[in-house]
Amino acid sequence: MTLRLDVVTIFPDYFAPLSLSLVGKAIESGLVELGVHDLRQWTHDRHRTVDDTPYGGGAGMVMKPEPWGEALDALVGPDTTLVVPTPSGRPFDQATAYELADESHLVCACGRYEGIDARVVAYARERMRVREVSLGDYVLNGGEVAVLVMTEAIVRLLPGVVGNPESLREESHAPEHEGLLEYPVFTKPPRWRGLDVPEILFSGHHARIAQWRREQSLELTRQRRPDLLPDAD
Ligand code: 6GU
Repeated sequence: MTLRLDVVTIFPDYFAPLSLSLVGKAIESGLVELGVHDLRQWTHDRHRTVDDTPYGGGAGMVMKPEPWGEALDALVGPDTTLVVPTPSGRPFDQATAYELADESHLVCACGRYEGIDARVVAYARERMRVREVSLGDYVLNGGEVAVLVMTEAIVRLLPGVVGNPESLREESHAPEHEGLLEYPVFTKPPRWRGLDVPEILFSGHHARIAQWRREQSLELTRQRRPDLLPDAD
């Protein structure tokens, strides 16, 4: 099963890096079909205008609804989920990535951060699944970088994209890991600049190594992300 991904943006060049690395290979091998579309192709005036001043006043510009309406008319199919990156969206997390990796067609609408006229999402919600998502509590200038981030998070979960599926199971936020942060990892040499690899990792005792790693994960999570731990009464 392939994932079709259409991105609508006024900055198509942002998406050049998707031809690199693991996502690039997924596209080459046909596991992902990527279309990057310039929103301005759906304008009809000489200046290819995509924004205008906000009703009610205030700073900045708002993206006009008409080009977005035509873009969605052109790209949306019977099984489309519209993904709208916005700092006011629901948090995008690993569970969201798994859910979106299960879809067959994603259309990503990159707005500038003052946003797209709210009627575009209201109209879309009546006709398709819509996910307004945020990467975190900070503001980006537009949705483009957010779509790069989400694309990488989603595409690596598609069957056949990551060479060894075990590496998906062991990483931070993996469901099998109870959503804990990943334990520290080490490789050769055993001593480097006076720092030793923890002795337990040479023991060959798999159960004890697993227990040590779980303790490390728990401690790291307690220090850095206590919000991820189940509430202790
Ligand atoms: Cl998804 N979009 C924008 N424009 N800013 C953000 C964001 C998304 N997530 C955090 N900040």
